[in-house]
Amino acid sequence: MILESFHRRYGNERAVRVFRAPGRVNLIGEHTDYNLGFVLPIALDLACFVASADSSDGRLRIYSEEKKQSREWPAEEVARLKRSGDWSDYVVGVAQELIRAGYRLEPKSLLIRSTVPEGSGLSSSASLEVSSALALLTGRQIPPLELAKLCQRAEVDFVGLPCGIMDQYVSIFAREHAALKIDCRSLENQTVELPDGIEIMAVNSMVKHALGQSAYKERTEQCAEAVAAIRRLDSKVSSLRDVTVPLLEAASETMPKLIARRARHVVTENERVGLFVNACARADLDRMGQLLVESHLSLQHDYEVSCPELDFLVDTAVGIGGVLGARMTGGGFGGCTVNLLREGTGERFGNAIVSAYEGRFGVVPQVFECYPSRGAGEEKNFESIPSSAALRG
Ligand code: GAF
Repeated sequence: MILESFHRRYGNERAVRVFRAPGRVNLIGEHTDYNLGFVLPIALDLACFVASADSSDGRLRIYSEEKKQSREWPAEEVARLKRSGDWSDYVVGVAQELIRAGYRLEPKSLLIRSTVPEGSGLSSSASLEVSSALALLTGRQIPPLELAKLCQRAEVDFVGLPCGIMDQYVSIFAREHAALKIDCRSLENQTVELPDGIEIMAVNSMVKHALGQSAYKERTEQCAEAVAAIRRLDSKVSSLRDVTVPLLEAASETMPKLIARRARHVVTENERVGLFVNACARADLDRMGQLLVESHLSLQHDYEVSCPELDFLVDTAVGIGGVLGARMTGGGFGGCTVNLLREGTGERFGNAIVSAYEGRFGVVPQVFECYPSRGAGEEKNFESIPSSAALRG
């Protein structure tokens, strides 16, 4: 039980409360959030749990069960800490943003337990940020949108990844049994019911390419370059969200070919989100699957954020009976694919994809069944929190 681990580490501190924030799998709308476009993620039952109690000696202590590492500081020094380059940055970054937003940082002891595999593209970072923020606040109210923006700022400004808002937003606003269409400009959302007769599975390539961070930043810069070129034709354009396919075609001659391809991914991907939502409403499973594959091809060839392992997983998946479509999900350069299946075919799919991938790369991929789950909050049912032994598998 998480409480026993907490007491073993910190002694019998005051009342312990636990906060949970889920990871996510993005169904479609990849690399569109920082272009102020549309995304369609679901939250997972994989989540980060942070147990929290007041500490009586003025210090902030944090412990990661996964890393088996602890950090501690006098609470009043946290505002002045610099980035350290490890997992603790997510917690410190969030603490600093809370302070900046006017929330006093109370001395606390925190114990972090996560079931979201790190570097898997399932948003382990955002789930750590959001659950840590809730634990640091321990019941003090914060408007959910402010929480999402504050956690995103922690990642951009303190951790140093210029990410969009999708991961933090869905971790907070997600609904059970449904996907969430997020408009990353207005920051409004719409619940999207998924049709009956499907299963969603994520497959982890177990690859974490070091390239990921620098290439992500490079993509954001390339998108800005495309916007600058398109604005010369249409001054109303302020992000790729405003660009249609005909406008991009008209502007393509005015920018390097590579930049035009990057923009084409974003513009067509935004369209695909709308088409996917419509296909969901019609329960047109084949069209939904087809759109996932189109998204992958665009990420592979135009945006170039895939890798051989992800391409293999997608190519293999679409040849397995019952698979409607598949694509890489998340930032790319490793991590997971998301697979849309006909109901009842999940087990066969799991066996087939594991044996094919192991045969090709000598690595056993993790396979997750994805059930759209609720957004972050206090977890009162301690029994439902996986034990750390279960995490070690
Ligand atoms: C990462 C980022 F954190 C998100 O904001 C998003 O850009 C995603 O990559 C790609 O869609 O998860």
